Amino acid sequence: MDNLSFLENKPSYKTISVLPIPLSIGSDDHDTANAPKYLLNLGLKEALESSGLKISVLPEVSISKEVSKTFSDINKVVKGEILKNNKVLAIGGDHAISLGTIAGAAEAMTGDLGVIWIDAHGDVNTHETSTSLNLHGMVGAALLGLDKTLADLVKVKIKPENILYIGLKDLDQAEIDLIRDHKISVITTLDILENGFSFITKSIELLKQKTNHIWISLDIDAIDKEAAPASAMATSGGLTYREITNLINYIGKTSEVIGMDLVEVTPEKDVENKTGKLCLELISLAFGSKYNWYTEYMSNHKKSE
Ligand SMILES: [Mn+2]
Repeated sequence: MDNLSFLENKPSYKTISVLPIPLSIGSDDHDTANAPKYLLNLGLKEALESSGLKISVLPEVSISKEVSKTFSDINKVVKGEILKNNKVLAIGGDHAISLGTIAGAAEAMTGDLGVIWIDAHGDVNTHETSTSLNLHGMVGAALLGLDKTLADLVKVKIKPENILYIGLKDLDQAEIDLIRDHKISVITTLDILENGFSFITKSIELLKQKTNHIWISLDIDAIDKEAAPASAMATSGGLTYREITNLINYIGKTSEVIGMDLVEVTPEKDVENKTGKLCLELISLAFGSKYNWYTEYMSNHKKSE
């Protein structure tokens, strides 16, 4: 691969199974449940197909009153799709969906799974440390097997050395302690300022030495509100448009990405579909292809000739 390879459109030949999960139990902002419809109505399928990806939209997960049933339903679908040799795009919903998606992917891969968790927050509180008891703040801990209450939901745990956090900036002290205790790899926004992109690419390469398959768990709040206003926890100081697009492009072009969560999008807060369009761009990059304003412009140009 040379540096120009990152500008090429190399869509995965595998089918991307899109799983809409309108789950909003884990957080305070219930608008996240509207994100799957929002992105599909924005033309997600057509946009990704225009970039060369094979897209199959699965029926949306029905949300049961019994929370654990919803997670096991999500788990089963994700596991099944991966065992069919498809890739998965799970659209939340809040970050709680990862209790089903990543757990299912880990089962399918019998533990050979690396997780790149892109988030402003660690989501590694436990029932012992959480002050809000919001489920979406405990998902990481549960996947690592560190929350006793949620342990039953995750049959195959993610090894602490197989998770890489990128974009962290707002952590609780208990989360910092837990991350230190378990020697989990973390890239904060300060690290990115200090070391530029090389720290990110080196950390991803290290993760790939330990595992063959990568799951991207993207919380939209990792991105600065300038580029992604449609987030319940939109803040300044997050990853810029240039950082997030290059980061996902790097992962998509160099790693065996088997699936991706896209979570915590709140459509009501979007500004001229800015966040929605960015989501389409990031999804295409995660699976090796390229869809952005430029490719759209060029394809419109072609049609009018
Ligand atoms: Mn999160």
